[in-house]
Amino acid sequence: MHITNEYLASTFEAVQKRNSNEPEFLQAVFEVFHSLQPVAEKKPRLAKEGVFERLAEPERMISFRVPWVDDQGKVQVNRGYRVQFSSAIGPYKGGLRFHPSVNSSIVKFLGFEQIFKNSLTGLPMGGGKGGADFDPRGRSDGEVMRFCQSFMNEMYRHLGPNTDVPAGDIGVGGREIGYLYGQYKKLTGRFEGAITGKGLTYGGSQVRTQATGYGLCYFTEEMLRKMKGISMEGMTAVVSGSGNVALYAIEKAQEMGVRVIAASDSNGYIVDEKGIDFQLLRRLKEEERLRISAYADQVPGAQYFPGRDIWSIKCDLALPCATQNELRLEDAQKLVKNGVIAVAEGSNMSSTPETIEYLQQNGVLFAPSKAANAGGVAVSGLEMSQNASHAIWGFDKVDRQLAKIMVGIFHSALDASAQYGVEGDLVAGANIAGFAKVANAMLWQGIV
Ligand code: NDP
Ligand code: 2IT
Repeated sequence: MHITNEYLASTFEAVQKRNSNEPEFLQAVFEVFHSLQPVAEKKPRLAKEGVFERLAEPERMISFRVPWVDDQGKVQVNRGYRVQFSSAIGPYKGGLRFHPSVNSSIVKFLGFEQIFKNSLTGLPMGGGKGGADFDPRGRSDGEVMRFCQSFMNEMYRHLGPNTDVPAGDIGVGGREIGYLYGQYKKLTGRFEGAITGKGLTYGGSQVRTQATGYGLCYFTEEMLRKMKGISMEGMTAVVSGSGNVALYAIEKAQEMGVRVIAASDSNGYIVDEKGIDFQLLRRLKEEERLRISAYADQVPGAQYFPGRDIWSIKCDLALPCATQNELRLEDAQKLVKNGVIAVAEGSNMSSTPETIEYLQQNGVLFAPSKAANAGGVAVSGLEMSQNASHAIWGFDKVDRQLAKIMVGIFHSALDASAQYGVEGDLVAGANIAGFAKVANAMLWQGIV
């Protein structure tokens, strides 16, 4: 794949030079610039006003020391980040990731993609992301609390309901959000919607926990219906990961008549041909915080395999829901050989560029993460609305809005792909549709 548009090619070269040690960030920018070529050609004003150059450079990026004391009394130091990428259409919005692999490249790729994802939801949210190279795995609740408090001791000054609103991501779930919010409130003295994903008793929204996984299924169903005239019902699916996104994708897919036969963690995967027992898996992962192998120990007939060969399992539907670049070319080749119908990304940038190209060339429906996993941040946006108006909405109301937003995102992406001569390419369509609103806002607001 090459960028042939001269202007975008030279702009990408400059981005490469400036960020030469950030491969994930460059991968994300390349994909977007590649998709935007027909837009740049049709609208020369975008280049003239430096829209692409400006978008590829964060408005602000902070990195900070996070010191804390472990249970042995030893002082630990981690590095925290927040990238405030774009505020063109609303306050910075995006999750926090706590994982040992977090670095500036990871945070920037996520923050960059968040700009377009948030725009696709139709809600007024800019793009941001943050996190730390802290590993909550194996840490006690007390250690996690002290880490979160120290993280917030720096972060709070950069946040606010109209400034920057973080939420969860890998390694940041209900427990971490609770500690982060408690410290935010302590430091500012304000009870306000400066974080989303909060607990239901203190300002959280119904459906936020389920939103990304449910939204992924709503998107996938609409894609199958409109592009192939079929439904998910009766299909077999493989889901990678077993965290927040994977769990609720499994639950909703099963509700929609799909048999989900495999799930994983970073050590291995389980196969349960009868269909995964969602309630059991949820309890093992969310409440007991065990490894996924515990599922096979408890379910007769289920098997555990170490390693990452989950994509060699025959399925109609593949839902990667763990981490970036988890779906590689060799995985895609196995999926295609086994007759996969659709791949929908729950994790951010699940697939390498070669994977996407291969799947699309082989007639597999491909739903890119920016569009397909936008349900989480969409319900975060609804949480912000509820907080701002001191309202509490019911489960069904939020769920209906989520479904409507996901169907809307699918159609925005499909329509944009048709309008720019790449009909059915949802990668290009999502990038173009997400970009349109942000670029328009930037043009109106001048060079800032
Ligand atoms: P969780 O921390 O709840 O779960 C992550 C899962 O992915 C775990 O099963 C974990 O296994 C696995 N995983 C994480 N890192 C790796 C790795 N490097 N290699 C292999 N497996 C890995 O995170 P979420 O479910 O929230 O997030 C999953 C993905 O979805 C991420 O890409 C995230 O950015 C994206 N996402 C999340 C949203 C949200 O609202 N939470 C919204 C939109 C996207 P292990 O326990 O072994 O580490
Ligand atoms: O990647 C994502 O969209 C998220 N982790 C959710 C962000 C949010 O602000 O809810």
